[in-house]
Formats: sequence, C-alpha cells, structure tokens
Amino acid sequence: MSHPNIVILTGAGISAESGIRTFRASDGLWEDHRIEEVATPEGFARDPALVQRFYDMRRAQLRDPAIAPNAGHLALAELEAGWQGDFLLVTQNVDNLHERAGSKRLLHMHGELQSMLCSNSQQRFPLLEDMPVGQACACCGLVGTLRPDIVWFGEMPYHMERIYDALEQCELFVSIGTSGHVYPAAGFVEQARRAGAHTLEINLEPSQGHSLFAEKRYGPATEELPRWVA
Ligand code: BJW
Repeated sequence: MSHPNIVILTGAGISAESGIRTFRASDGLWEDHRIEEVATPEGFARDPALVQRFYDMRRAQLRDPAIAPNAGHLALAELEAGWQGDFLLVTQNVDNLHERAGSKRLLHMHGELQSMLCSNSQQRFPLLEDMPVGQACACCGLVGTLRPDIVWFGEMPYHMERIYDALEQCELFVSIGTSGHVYPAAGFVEQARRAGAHTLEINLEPSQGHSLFAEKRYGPATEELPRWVA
C-alpha cells in the first residue's frame, strides 16, 4: 500500500467483536430507558444518578479482562506504525481499545469513558475508577459540577478544527464500523470527497451513507481490517 495522507473514522462496529455492544444493536435502550434519556444534557439534568450509573456500568465493562482490543484495532495500530504520510485516526468511540492496541495519532471526538468534565470550567480530568458521588471538583471546588466527559446530542464534538484540517488535506478516507446516522461524523465522507480523496467504507453492512463511498468492503472488522491492511 502507498502512503497518502489518510483519515480513518471508526465507530461502535470496530469494538463489537471485543464484546462492546453497538448503539443501534441495543435498540437505543438501556434498562428500559431510551438512550436519549441518559445520553443528553437534559437527561443528566433530570436524573444525574441514573446517568452516572449508566456510565459506571460501561466503565466497569472496560475493566473486564475479557474486553480487549481485537484484530481490527490491532490492524489499525500496525498500519499507523508503518505509515509515512499524514495519519489521523478519529474515533467516535468512548472506549479505550484503540490506545490499548497501540494507536497514537488518535482523537476521541465523542469524549472518553475514563475522563470526567467540569461543567463549570470545561476542564477535563482523567478518571481511574467510577465517578465518586458528591465529590468536589478539583478545579473550582464546587460539588455537582462534575459529569461524564461524553459528547451528548446537541453538544459540540471535540477536536473539530483538527479533524476538518486533516480532512482538507486527506487523500484517502476510510470509515469503519459506523452506521452514518450521527453528525458531524456522518458528513466527513463528503468533506473528504470535496478534498479529492479516495473513500472506502468497511462495515458489516452498508451504512446510511454507503452510496457516497467509492469503494466498499463488507464483513466483520476483525476479518476485513487485517485483510485490507495486509
Ligand atoms: C460492524 C460490526 C462488526 C456492527 N464489524 N462493523 C438533523 C440532521 C443532521 C444533524 C442533526 C439533526 N438533528 C440533530 C443533529 C445533530 C446530532 C445528530 O447527528 N443527530 C442525528 C441522530 C440526526 N448530532 C449532534 O448533536 C452532535 N453535535 C453536533 O452536531 O454539534 C453541532 C455541530 C455543528 C457543526 C459542526 C460540528 C458540530 C453530537 C453527537 C454526539 C453523539 N453522541 C453519541 C452518544 C454518546 C453517549 C454514549 O456513548 O453513551 O455517540 S450518539 C452514539 O452514536 C455515540 C456514537 O459515537 C455515535 C455513532 O454511532 P456509531 O458508532 O455509528 O454506532 P452504531 O451503533 O450506530 O453503528 C454501528 C455500525 O457498526 C453499524 O453500521 C453496524 O453494521 C456496524 N457493525 N458490528 C464491522 N463486527
């Protein structure tokens, strides 16, 4: 493979075979609550304890020794290690499986489970255990300002300037394991096309935006990615 400037976008599908359920596979429900009830600023304002429980449950999943990077994550880390052109991996996932696989040039656009955010100062803090209830924030000393560092609907995703800059320079854009339902990530393929990039979708099945991609490979990420990278 030659080494053009590359931007890779990943979604929940890349972590599915590691045992982390995708959003659409869970029918948008968690313990009978709609995802919108728990993963929105309004949901958090309405019932912060419920929302903390939801994210604590997902953090616990990351500490489960059975949950580990799969062959798809490892193939992308290997690709990056040998890549001589510009390389940027943008993930919508809030798990840490890409970094555990060895990816370095990585941006989490929808936040991270293992981080918390002060809603007062917008400072982000690493979080090693579950979110302590009633803890005062280290930056402002207030109780009740800390929240999961997750980009909820209606909020601005992280690193957008860097991502758009990379898309403008990009010659190859690859979208992996994402359904194409959620913007702005679902629009990256159009930005890459405008920059003249070759576009490739790798997914279990055609995504909502599949017709925008020049090349498609359908199958499980653990099979398709090692095959593509080889
Ligand atoms: C496999 C596989 C295997 C399975 N191998 N593949 C109307 C039009 C346009 C936009 C909007 C609109 N109304 C509102 C908006 C904006 C809104 C939005 O997009 N809404 C849509 C629902 C319509 N977006 C926002 O609010 C965003 N902010 C924003 O727009 O700010 C303004 C802005 C303006 C201009 C520039 C920039 C910004 C914020 C979005 C935040 C998303 N947050 C979430 C929840 C986080 C909470 C949490 O994690 O608990 O992030 S939503 C959820 O969806 C999560 C994901 O990152 C995201 C994407 O999901 P993903 O990864 O695609 O997962 P799935 O489950 O949908 O798909 C999995 C895929 O994998 C499937 O295709 C499977 O086939 C495949 N697969 N197994 C390979 N083994």
